Parts: sequence; structure tokens; C-alpha cells
Amino acid sequence: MLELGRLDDLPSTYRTALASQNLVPLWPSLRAVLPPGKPTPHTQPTCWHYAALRPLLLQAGELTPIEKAERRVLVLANPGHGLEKMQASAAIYLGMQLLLPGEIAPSHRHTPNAVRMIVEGEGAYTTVGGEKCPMQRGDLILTPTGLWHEHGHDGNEPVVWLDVLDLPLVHYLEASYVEEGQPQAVTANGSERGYRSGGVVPSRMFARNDRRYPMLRYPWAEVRQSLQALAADSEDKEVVQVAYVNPETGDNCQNILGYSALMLRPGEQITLPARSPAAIFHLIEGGATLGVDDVSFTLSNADTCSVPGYRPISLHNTSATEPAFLFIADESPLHRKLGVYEVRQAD
Ligand code: 1HN
Repeated sequence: MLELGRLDDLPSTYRTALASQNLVPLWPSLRAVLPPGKPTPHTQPTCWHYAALRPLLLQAGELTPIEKAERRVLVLANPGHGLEKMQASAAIYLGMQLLLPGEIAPSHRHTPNAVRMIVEGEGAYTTVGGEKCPMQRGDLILTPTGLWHEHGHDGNEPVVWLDVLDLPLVHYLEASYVEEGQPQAVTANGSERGYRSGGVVPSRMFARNDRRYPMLRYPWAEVRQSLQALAADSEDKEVVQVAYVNPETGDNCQNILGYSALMLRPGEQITLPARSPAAIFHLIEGGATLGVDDVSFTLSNADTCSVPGYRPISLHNTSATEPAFLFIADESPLHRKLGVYEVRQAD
């Protein structure tokens, strides 16, 4: 590839003249914005071990009352983006949130989309768009753009969950803002009740539910059962993975980030092909290792890692007797909509 001229090849008077008119020469920066073959990501393979962060999160519970935090969260920040950017990848934000018994995280709504993956503790709930969603380990609860949401806790032990938002992207678009609200009245039953069985949806007198987000809570017990049934029925080399979708349309359950759950059979080792979107992996149950480039992470309960796109990812269940279950969030809906989605087969 041809070597291009550098900025300091140019006379300083010329550079000053350009800058004074808000002009920039393209050629010294062209290779940086269009690197050959594949992008140069800021996103670094990074792992956050739950056992290490948990004491610090509980300490936040002692140091900062909920009224002073609104949301008591430690952000899982990828150092490749700079910690202050609070990004796990270009489009993904991750945080571990703590709610203590009796606390309320007050009602608000905002433009970024959120989901919660419940990590530990019983008795908390989140009310989303008038629907009270109990939080149990492994459940996925959606908080889509524009829906009011608040968290409460009637139990007697700390509750922790992983927040995943498309905040970095929505903020980059200069479209991120919040509105404060009043406590919500609970006006609806759990939407997941109507979608319990695959293949049937509530007919509502033959008018389909046209709510953009018809199902807000995906109980882990049911997702786990689906994965186990799929594993029992599939060839040994098929990847056992289910996507969290809108049950009325089959589309991704949110617009920007995609969510799935993956089961590794006992002892199983798989390689996911290189795909353009970055992703995060969170261990729900069991033990696994994740390999990307020349890095390997050992994941145990509630560990979370981020990986850049355009790289194959290897996953290995470290137990010979028990399955391992992972939650995955990635940028694939966004890449598909933008027309930049790619899957690359191994060379
Ligand atoms: C948010 O609304 C929550 O509602 C958690 O629990 C984390 C991070 C950035 C922006 C909004 C919540 C958030 C957030």
C-alpha cells in the first residue's frame, strides 16, 4: 500500500492557514480511518471478575446512599476506550448495579435502551411501562427506549444485576437524555405470561399485539429449559444458542443491541466465526474459558468480558460433567441495519 504524506511534511504556515479556516488535509489521516483489511478497534479484550468487583460494589452500598446515586452502579469500562468514556465497546455500556433491601431507584425514562441480567439476590423488582417485573437470577428484563422504569426491593439481601445499554452509541449521536418521573402505577400483568409456550401467542380476538415491546421479562428458568431441549435434540457440533426476540415478530427484541443465551455442553469447545460486531459474554452458570486473539479469560460465576469484532472467539466448558451457560450481548442488529454486518469464515 502506497505510503502517504504526513502532516509534518507540510509547511507550518500552511497548516496554520488550514486550521484557521477549520480545514484538515485528509491524506495524513486516511490510513487511520481506513486501515487495510479490518478495523483497528479501541475495544480491548477485557474481563471483569465478579468475585473481585463484588466487595467494591457492596462497599458502594455503605459509602453512597441510594438518594445520592439514583442508580448505584460500578461501570465496567474498557480501558481501550479510556475509563472515563464508560464504554465496553463502541456501542455497549455495561454496569453492575446494587439495590439494597427497602431501597427505591426512582422512576425515569431515557432514549438509550437498557436490559438487566440478574446476577444475585431475591426480592427486587423493576417496574417497566406499568408492568412489575420480579428479578430473579438469570432473568433478562428489557427497559426499551422511552419506557418509564424504576427499581424497588422488598427482600432482605443485596440484589445485583448487570445493566447493558446502547448508551455509547446514543450519546455519540447526541440523542441521549433523561426525564424524571412520578412513581408508576402497576397497570399490567407480566407480559411474559402470554408468551410462555413457543409457537403460540395471545390472539387478542385476532388482532396481534402491536406494542413494539410486547414482552419485557424473559425468565431464566424457561430460557435454560429451551437450551437444554435444543442440546438434547441437536448434533454434537451444532452451537446451542437462543436469541431473545420479540415474540410477535421474531425480530431482535431491541433495535440496536442483540441478546442471546448460549449453552456449552459438558467439556465442549467451540469457535464462533469472526463477525463484525463487538460482543460481551457474561457467565450465568458453570465455568468456561474464552479465547480471542492471543488472550484467554477464565470465566466463573457472573464474570463478564468484552471482545472486539472481526475476530473468531473460542469458548470452552471447563467442566466435563456440567453444562455452562452464557449470556451474550452484541452489536449485530446495529451492524445489520447499517449494512456493515459481516461474517468471515476461517482462512
Ligand atoms: C439507567 O437508567 C439505569 O435505570 C442503569 O437502572 C444504568 C446507565 C446510564 C444511563 C442510564 C437504570 C444506567 C442508566
